[in-house]
Amino acid sequence: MFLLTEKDDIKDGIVTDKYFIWTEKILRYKGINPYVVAEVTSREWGIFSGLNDVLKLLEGKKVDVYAMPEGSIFYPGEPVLIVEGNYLEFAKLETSLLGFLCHSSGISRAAFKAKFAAKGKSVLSFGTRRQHPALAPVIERAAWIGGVDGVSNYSAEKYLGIKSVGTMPHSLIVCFGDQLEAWRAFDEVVDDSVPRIVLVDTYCDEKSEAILAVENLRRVDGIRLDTPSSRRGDIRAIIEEVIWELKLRGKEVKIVLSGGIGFEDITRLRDIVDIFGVGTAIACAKPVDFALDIVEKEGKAVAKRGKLGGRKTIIRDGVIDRIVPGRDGIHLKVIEEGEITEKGLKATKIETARELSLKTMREVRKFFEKTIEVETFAKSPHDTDLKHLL
Ligand code: PCP
Repeated sequence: MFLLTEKDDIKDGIVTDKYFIWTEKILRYKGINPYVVAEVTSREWGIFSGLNDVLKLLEGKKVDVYAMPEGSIFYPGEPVLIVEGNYLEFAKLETSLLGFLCHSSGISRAAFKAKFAAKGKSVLSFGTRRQHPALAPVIERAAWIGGVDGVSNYSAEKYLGIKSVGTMPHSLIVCFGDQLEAWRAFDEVVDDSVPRIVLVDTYCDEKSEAILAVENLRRVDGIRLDTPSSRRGDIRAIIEEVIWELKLRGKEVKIVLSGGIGFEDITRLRDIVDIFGVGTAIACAKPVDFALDIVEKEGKAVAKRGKLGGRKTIIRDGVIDRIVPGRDGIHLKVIEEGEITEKGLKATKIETARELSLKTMREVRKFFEKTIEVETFAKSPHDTDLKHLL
């Protein structure tokens, strides 16, 4: 079968870095197993997700875990997750713990940036084909939490309960050998509740195919331009030309743009495009560089150089944060002595997480509008790279 790890191999720490195997062996041999507080922090900002899998990873271990709810924005240096317990309870799980959070939060951050850049326009996650298929639900979940308006992978329905979206690939049109026949077949066969978004770049110029569609089809809700890069030239001019021709014919349909779309493309084209289909930029987003560090040992503050010792929490006021010594703040107790708490379940509810990140998006935008040039020493949206996507 496919090359995939068994779920138990993740849970049991087989999927780990070799140095943890030695660390565990040495500490056991020497009878050293201190009670520690370990924090997960990053030098970057992001949108926190992946906690759902971390809860499963640490469930049943003798640890208490505190975390931000999924969908929270985090700024550089802020603990997103805190584990308390004897070190050997979770030492070799660090690799998977970080993997869950780095991967997922990186995708959520990219989805957040794409949606932020789109302002009121829509963003769809189109990129699961760029990653290992076993990760498709993970990618779509993270993208959904980050704020995309729809996901294209069908498995999202089974694994996440999110309705997937999409209409037609070029292959459908090539199978018919005639775009009009293919579009008509789509209209004939596919449920009426599905928007009629026709792909208009298979054989001819986008303008000719768009005209062909609106002049011959019963219903066109939108047209999708997925123009190959070899033909792209000035994509803005192409879209404007298409819109002009459609307007001349009294047709106002949604303009969907996909294929190699990045954040800057979105800000540049959001005034004329209604829906962006984003693949690689979201699905293959750079992971967040989370690290796990021991900050307390047997009740005493400790830390490697470059890290702040002692347990910390975050006091959040809107989108402005202060990192302070101590507990509580915005962190919730998500695991108590190995058991996932009610708060833990709530903190990983996908819809609640998405609402939180979308609320944050509105607040960040408002923050920039009000205080665009005001410097603040607090952790704030200034720590993000969102300003240039305004
Ligand atoms: C795919 C799809 C989207 C692309 C991927 C998004 O294109 O149509 O436009 O991914 P990206 O942002 O990484 O480019 P194709 O593989 O050309 O698929 P098809 O021809 O079947 O539409």
